Amino acid sequence: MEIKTYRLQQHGDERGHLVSLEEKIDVPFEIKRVYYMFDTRPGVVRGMHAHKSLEQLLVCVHGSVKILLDDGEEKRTVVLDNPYEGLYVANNMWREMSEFTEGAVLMVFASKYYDEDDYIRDYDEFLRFVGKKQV
Ligand code: T46
Repeated sequence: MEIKTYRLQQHGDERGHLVSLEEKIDVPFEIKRVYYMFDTRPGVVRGMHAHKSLEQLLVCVHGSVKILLDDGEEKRTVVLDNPYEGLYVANNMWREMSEFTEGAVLMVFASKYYDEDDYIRDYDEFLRFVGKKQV
């Protein structure tokens, strides 16, 4: 499975750092929605679902978080621990986010508006959806 990470351009100077993201330039799709999660309790695992068509870019703007990606055949984990690295998460990919450090903020840029019908929350259904399991 190919893991795509983007090194986001930093505009740093003596005052500090700034990262700017522009759709189809720094993010490989049109951005329809941005959301972020914070105050995640210790030991919590979020996600545990896939999306039928949504594409996303995940950036841990503070702290660190472990991301598990699973295409139904192979699982890979990536640790996001800096605000200038973006992890691209394609559709048809089971994802789990865990090991949020205290104060971690995970920001997500999404290619579509929120739509619960785009979620696959059952792992067996996900395997059938990606053709890795017989009906
Ligand atoms: C994903 C991973 C990385 C909304 O009302 N609008 C939104 O845009 C989102 C993302 C969520 N919600 C509501 C739905 C739930 O009642 O917020 C609540 C928490 O959402 P959820 O349990 O889906 O959150 P996570 O952290 O498990 O998953 C989220 C995204 O939902 C998902 O698309 O890929 O982050």
